[in-house]
Amino acid sequence: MCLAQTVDLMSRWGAAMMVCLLLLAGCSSPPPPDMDGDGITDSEDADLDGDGYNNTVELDCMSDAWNTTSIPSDIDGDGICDVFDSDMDGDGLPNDWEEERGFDPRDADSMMTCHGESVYCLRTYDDFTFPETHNAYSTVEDQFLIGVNHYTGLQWQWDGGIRAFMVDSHHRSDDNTSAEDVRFCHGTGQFFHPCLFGEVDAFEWVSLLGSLMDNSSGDVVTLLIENYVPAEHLEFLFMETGMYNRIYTHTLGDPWPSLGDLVLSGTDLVVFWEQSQNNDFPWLHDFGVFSWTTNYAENSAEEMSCTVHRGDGSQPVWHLNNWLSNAFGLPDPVGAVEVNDYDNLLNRSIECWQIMDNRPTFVAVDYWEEGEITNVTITLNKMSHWSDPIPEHP
Ligand SMILES: [Ca+2]
Ligand SMILES: [Ca+2]
Ligand SMILES: [Ca+2]
Ligand SMILES: [Ca+2]
Repeated sequence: MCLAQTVDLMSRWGAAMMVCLLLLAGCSSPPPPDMDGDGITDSEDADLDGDGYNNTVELDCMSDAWNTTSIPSDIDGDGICDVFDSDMDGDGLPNDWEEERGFDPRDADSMMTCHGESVYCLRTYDDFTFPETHNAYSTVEDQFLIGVNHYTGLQWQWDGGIRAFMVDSHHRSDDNTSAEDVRFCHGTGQFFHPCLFGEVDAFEWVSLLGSLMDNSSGDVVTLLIENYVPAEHLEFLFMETGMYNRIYTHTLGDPWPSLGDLVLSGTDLVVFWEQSQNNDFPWLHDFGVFSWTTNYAENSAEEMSCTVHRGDGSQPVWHLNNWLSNAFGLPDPVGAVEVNDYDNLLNRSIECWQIMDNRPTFVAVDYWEEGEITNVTITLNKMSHWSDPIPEHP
């Protein structure tokens, strides 16, 4: 071997050694960690495990930022994880509200509705608007001859969405004045007995109301009684018809309960009467103490106003009376077409809500079949304040 060959061999060996050293150097210094292999090193990766959720979101929502199979729990899929979601299951009822009332806040099937919507169960009684029929029993269907207020009776009214009813309780004649003789009649004058021109058996009427309530779910019903019989006879009426135990008794000055709590307590019937409070019958709320009403039976729409006519104007519960009488002082079916019209009635309701700074609890009409009383209240109930945008016509 010549010298030149020896030098060449040594330089090749040296190069090979260099390559080996370089390789070894590379093997002993591992690449920076990148858990999800997305090319962003873990120290820089906002989503370490690559499951699509930011590390801080996972930390806040109590899932594991280092585990792709652990992601924030969001039962209702609204993008708000359960930890931060006041209504985890998205059924409209807050978690606490559900827990306090025995519902499962993690199960959207475990819920209740009031007047068709779960969120209405959260509304207090005075923060809801009920469609109401004036002299609800005085109808063509019930064969009233004079002073007729509606074409159709209770079943139709209920099916149409009416949930508050004004009734007049009388004995069926001057000679029949026992508790069994309670009827709904409409006085037309002092010379004739009010039941002469038509009567409805109060027991049958209230029984039907009870069965309608039994067959629906989550509705609160109100009666306003213009009463001409002893309170004991009204008590007998409600006892006999199985309705007595579901009557709610309110303490003056207390906040009104929510619709949900009224339903859950089994007290889904609220009764007012147009008489002074009687301590022996605290469930017969004096409508003038516990509520107030506007004027009524004006001769034209122009005469209607929003102000207090009867009762305590400081009370949150009130009746927006919305019926006209004709030149003979009788209910006016022609006028009802105008004042029950959807736009007219909605505008009047919102205007009175604004003027009185208080939502009408009841909107009461004659000839409920004319116009759209129940659609008006559906729209009003979608609003939380008179200044809210007006929702679409139902
Ligand atoms: Ca994760
Ligand atoms: Ca959620
Ligand atoms: Ca819920
Ligand atoms: Ca639930």
